[in-house]
Amino acid sequence: MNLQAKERVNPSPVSPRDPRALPPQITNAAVREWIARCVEMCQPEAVYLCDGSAAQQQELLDRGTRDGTLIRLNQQKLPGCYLHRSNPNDVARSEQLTFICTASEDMCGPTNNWMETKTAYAKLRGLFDGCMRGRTMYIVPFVMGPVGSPLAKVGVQLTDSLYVAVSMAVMTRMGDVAWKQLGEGDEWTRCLHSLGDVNPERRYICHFPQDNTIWSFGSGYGGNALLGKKSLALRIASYLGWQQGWMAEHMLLMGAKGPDGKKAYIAAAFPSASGKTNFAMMTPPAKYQEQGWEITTVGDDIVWMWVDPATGRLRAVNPEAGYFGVLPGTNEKTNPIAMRCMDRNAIYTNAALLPDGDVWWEGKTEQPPREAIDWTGQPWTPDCGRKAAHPNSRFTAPMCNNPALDPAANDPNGVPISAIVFGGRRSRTIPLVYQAFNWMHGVYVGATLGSETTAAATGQVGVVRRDPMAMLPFIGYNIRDYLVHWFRMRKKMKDCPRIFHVNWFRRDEQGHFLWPGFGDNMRVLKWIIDRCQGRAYASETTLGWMPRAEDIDLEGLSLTVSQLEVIQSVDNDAVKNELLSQEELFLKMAGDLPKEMVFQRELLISRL
Ligand code: GTP
Ligand code: SPV
Ligand code: MN
Repeated sequence: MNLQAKERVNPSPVSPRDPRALPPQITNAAVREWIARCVEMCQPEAVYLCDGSAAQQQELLDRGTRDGTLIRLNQQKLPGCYLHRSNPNDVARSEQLTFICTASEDMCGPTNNWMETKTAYAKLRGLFDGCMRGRTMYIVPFVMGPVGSPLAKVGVQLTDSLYVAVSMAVMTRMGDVAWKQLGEGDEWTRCLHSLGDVNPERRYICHFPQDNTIWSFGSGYGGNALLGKKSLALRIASYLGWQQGWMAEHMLLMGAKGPDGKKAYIAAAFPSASGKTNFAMMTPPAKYQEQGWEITTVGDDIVWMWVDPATGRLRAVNPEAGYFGVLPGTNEKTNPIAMRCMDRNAIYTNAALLPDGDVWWEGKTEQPPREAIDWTGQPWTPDCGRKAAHPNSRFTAPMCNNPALDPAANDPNGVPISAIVFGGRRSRTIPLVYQAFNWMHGVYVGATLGSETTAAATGQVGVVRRDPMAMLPFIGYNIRDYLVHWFRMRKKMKDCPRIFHVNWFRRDEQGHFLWPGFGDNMRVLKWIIDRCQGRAYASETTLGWMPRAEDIDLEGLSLTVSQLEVIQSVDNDAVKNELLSQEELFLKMAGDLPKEMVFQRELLISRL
């Protein structure tokens, strides 16, 4: 059987009493046909249409509690909250098993794993064949993007994972709203997912950008399985954006209103597990709140951006409707807003379970609990030598829980962007903040972004790798074309956002963070906003425009101006080494390096 999107055959007839009969609510002929063929291939025992209602979500949560997929938490403390434990071999995104499947290898480029389209379909068909026998296939229709936005995209995910179905209800605008937006149209993403036998040997996350199709097999975890997120809203969307003249980026989106009542929106790209959720939900120091500063969240992981033809300005929406955030390190001090987001109607994944039905993770409280059940289901005590929660344990929470949700979070017209911020985890070399000289230089700064790897992806943690625009694992096409697209966007804009680079993670010789981070990042944000509004001083340096130490407000911190000078210091020899380590990416791209990149690199060398 051939399931390629473009082919059309009549769906197999199913009798009305057949539990696999397609519900009549699905009216779009192409969708019915595609589901019928997937049913024929996967052979589920039953199909279940998710309609997005609260009653149905509860029914699924109850079903998951009965079959052991979910553990109901203490409903007095955490109303509507559940815990899920994933397979221990399935706790993070699997970049090595993620593929871009195109006709030619050149479309995929040197930074992605490539599989030829037909070969990939054939290989995965072998895996999907009969994979849902004895299981229920959940039909999950969803919209990415505020309903009514010209960029909003419809997807339909078929999955045999109840955890995925209930998570998609939190993370996307799920249910009938999708059928309404789609009507009889043919622009929708076909997302097929099965847990299979959750075996890393038989795990593939395949994207077919030319067919608007995603097939994911063998993993139930986050970015591998919630296909609206990284697969649709970044990999497929980045490809569509390239074709259609807009951008899909791995960025948070926040509003910042100053004491003068002026509001600026800032988009920031930090690699996975490097501070997007925390920055997007920042609680400013008390002094700033008293002065009237207000920080609001539009999104914490993904933005879609386009140029408004009327004003020539960059605008953006958050395509998601929920947060899939990192637990370790999140607490009442570092991120009280996130704590409010997850205190009701949230799903916890791979956290530790406490005797009273509460959850815990490393860094939630200063004192660890006396006992717990760890994320693998084993008894745990503080001295047992193991972590209670997995380092990539997460919460899934609806964004309507956020007490600091930006009023425009659901606005189909999005918000105007004043600044784009790039940032990495860098123990050495890279200062706290600098501003790129202009858009073209800013694109170079983003393209050469380096960061220490984290637990969000399977593999070694803590090694510096190049992660262009924090998008290395998420660009759905050739990085050469992606970077050229960034450079060319400038031509569409009359007034372009200012571009900055930040590093909250510089350390001293003992390994301690030099900058307090979290809410105190407001002090850096204030300089960024002042720069955008033409109010702050900066001096020209090798890397870009930098504040003098006295330009960053330190009042209320135990940090001296000379300590800040250390955090801001730029050592030209270290920058030379940085240039050398950029070769890692440049060599991969070889003759395909955009000429603007070569030019910016030469300018930097001449400044050195
Ligand atoms: P993804 O969801 O994987 O895309 O991650 P993210 O970029 O949203 O990262 P998140 O904000 O969840 O932060 C990840 C980890 O970094 C958490 O353990 C945070 O506590 C920690 N972190 C965030 N901001 C800061 C900061 O300013 N300073 C320090 N030292 N740590 C931070
Ligand atoms: C990331 O890894 O960047 C995440 C988590 O935001 S996941 O959804 O698993 O991709
Ligand atoms: Mn992310």
